[in-house]
Amino acid sequence: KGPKPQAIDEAVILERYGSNALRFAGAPDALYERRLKLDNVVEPDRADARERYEAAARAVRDIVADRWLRTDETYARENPKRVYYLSIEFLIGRSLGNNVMNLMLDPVIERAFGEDSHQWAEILHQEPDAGLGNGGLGRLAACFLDSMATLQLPAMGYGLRYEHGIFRQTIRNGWQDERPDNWLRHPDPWEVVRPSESVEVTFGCSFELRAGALRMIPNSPSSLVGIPYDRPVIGYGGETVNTLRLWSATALHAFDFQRFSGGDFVASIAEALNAESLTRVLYPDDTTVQGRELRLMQEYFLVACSLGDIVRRFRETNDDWRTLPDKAAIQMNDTHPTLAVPELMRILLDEARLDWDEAWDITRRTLAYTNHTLLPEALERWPVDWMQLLIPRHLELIYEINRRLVADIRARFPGDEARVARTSLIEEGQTKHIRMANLAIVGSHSTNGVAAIHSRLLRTTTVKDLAEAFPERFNNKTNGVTPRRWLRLANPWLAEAITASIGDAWITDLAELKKLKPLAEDAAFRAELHKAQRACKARFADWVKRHTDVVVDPDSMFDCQIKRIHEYKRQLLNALRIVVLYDRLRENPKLDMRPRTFFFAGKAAPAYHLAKVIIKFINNLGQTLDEDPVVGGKLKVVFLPEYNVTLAERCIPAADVSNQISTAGYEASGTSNMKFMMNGALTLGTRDGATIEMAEEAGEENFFLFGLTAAEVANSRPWYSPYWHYENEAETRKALDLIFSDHFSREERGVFEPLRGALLTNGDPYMHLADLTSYLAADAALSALHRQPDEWARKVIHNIAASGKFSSDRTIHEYATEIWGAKPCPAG
Ligand code: T68
Repeated sequence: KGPKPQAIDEAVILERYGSNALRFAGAPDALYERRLKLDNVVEPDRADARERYEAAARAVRDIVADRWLRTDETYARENPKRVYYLSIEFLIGRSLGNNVMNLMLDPVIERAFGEDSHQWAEILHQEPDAGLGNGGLGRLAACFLDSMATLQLPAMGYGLRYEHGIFRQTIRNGWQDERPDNWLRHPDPWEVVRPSESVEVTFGCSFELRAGALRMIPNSPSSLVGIPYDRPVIGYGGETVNTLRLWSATALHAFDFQRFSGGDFVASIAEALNAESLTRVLYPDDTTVQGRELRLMQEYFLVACSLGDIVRRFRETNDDWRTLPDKAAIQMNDTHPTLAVPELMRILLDEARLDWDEAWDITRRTLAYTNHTLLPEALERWPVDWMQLLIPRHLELIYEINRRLVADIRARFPGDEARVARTSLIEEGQTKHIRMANLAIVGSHSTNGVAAIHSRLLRTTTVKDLAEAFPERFNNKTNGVTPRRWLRLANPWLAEAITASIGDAWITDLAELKKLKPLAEDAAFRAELHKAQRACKARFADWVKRHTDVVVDPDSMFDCQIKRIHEYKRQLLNALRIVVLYDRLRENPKLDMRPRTFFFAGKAAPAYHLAKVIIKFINNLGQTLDEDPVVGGKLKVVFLPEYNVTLAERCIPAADVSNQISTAGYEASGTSNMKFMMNGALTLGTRDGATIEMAEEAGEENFFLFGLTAAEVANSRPWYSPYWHYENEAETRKALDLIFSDHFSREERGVFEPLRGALLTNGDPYMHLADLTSYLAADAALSALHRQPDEWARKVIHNIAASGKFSSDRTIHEYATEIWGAKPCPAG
């Protein structure tokens, strides 16, 4: 844990950030105004909101510049073991508000915009979300950066600078539409481009992009250049400013001079266009891996640029290659950066000229791997043919790694050829594939899952043979989220109520929240919480009105499920619950029901048809309820388009109920579950992922758990039939019949036929029907509790008080001590 940051006063600002920070507060030569004049050449009172945002962000960056440099200098001087977090995604969201908070500049902002907080809100609102990720995996990487900087670890993130992040979602007639996200349309004030630190990357072939399809031209090696764009990662308190380095692809030669002078102007420019398309867009699939050549190239490009950079930095101060594992810990976030294994081997063998055993030992001790999923369709496998064309030397190395692996397994398990086949890095078949998870496990010293149940299932099912071969490599690191962004920034009311009762140490030591536990019996504190919650709900209702034109009642119970749309996450189960509640009202319009608003938000992978049908169903369900007088304002369903980090920051603090209802055994961890918990929502959930550990921390009596366990799911699979539930449970049958009778699709008969497939005819692989009845029972218990506001508030307090474990500071502390062997290196 880092030192406790001090609350800031003017003298501290002066000392810490120099006089610029105070000038930012509104003196005539204010930094902010200077930025407007010098960068945008506009009179401050005539600047539009976007210009004001850019100037404010640049002014904040000016303030951190000194700290950023000092952090770099400290690392260069002290030469500590550094941590490198390699991730194909970083779902950062907005930075201005977060950076101001972490720099503790809020008092400065208050002074500058004190009377006009609306103007500051408007400035914040100009910043586009940096949506360089799909979901949990990318957001986890962003929370980890925050914690590593706050814990003053000498760490750096490496990723790709996608010109287009996750697509923007709009809803048309209930269906999802995708549009490109052009987040870099305006210059981004946070990034610093460093062309002098570019890295050249060589591929075994050249390539052409035609009509979106990539063609690889064999035996014609080609090169690209990665240009680094650095973003500051400011630790809480502003002491440490680490770097997130994102690579952008460009051609080695901006254009081909020979062809240019030969008259072929267009072709000469085309090469640059081709190269730049490599980092043009983020792949929008969060699980199903559609093997695309461009994606494999992105993965290699990330690895080659980052390792080139890491090795160059290492060589500046170290001449003995064997000390690499003492100076660098490289964490591979999922298998996307797994080519780091053969790439590091290539560097150590071909460039450093070490022998195999030495190179292998260094590689393994430097690298570590985090797995994020058990879904078989999400395990990456790349065709050997593509690797042969693109990175032939790496393929050769993979074959040699495999030859040695197989010999080792044969020696340890004589005669067990089936085991050899399962363990092998190569999957045989019509086309051979490389199993990237196997390569990551074999080529590193640590493999971790992201919640206890997930790590256990990983070891005992998904990669059982590898876990038996290398048991000491396997460990668990339960996920966490940063309490700065997800509590202090997102929910200032609750944050202040907490600080007023237990002080502010919780901001960097979330376990402190346990001090709230006795306050469950304190009526005044319960009233405080209620007030904070009400403020969040009003703000969210306002936000919903402005963004979607939908009016919701802040006095109704807010019941949320916001995450990627996926069959295993079971948004459909949630929708079925609502259909049953609706049907109860149809049976008995006088039924006494607490008014409830159900919020859904989430994107579907563009090629995932069923997920898109689920979105359509939720929208139609909402419309039918709105139009049916029997509902009488008791039930409302809202699908919020364009789910992103900013929407989550608004929605989570306003939630009364958090739905975490994946089929047990399928959600590796979940992270929004933790954000809801620390913001005081009660969880309706299955025993899956980190929800299990959350309930353990809070006590099951403070949770609303239901449904089959992972073991029950696995055991009942052979005989499970959804028809049994359809035939024997009246409410289940009526809900399904209502859907199949086109009650929610009167004008579009048959659009929901795919749901019959998902829930009945295809055997209901995610076992929605098995859990519906127990979900309704848990829901009834929760609704009953809502009638007793004091009891409800007590449970809320017990939940917040027990959420301390789920800070990413705790998670990162475990990575640092148990995997990386890295220590804090305070900038000074
Ligand atoms: C998520 N995985 C897990 N994957 O589903 C979630 N995948 O349970 C866990 O909490 C989270 O990781 C953090 O550990 C993902 O989000 C992806 O987004 C993804 C992206 C590209 C390819 C495959």
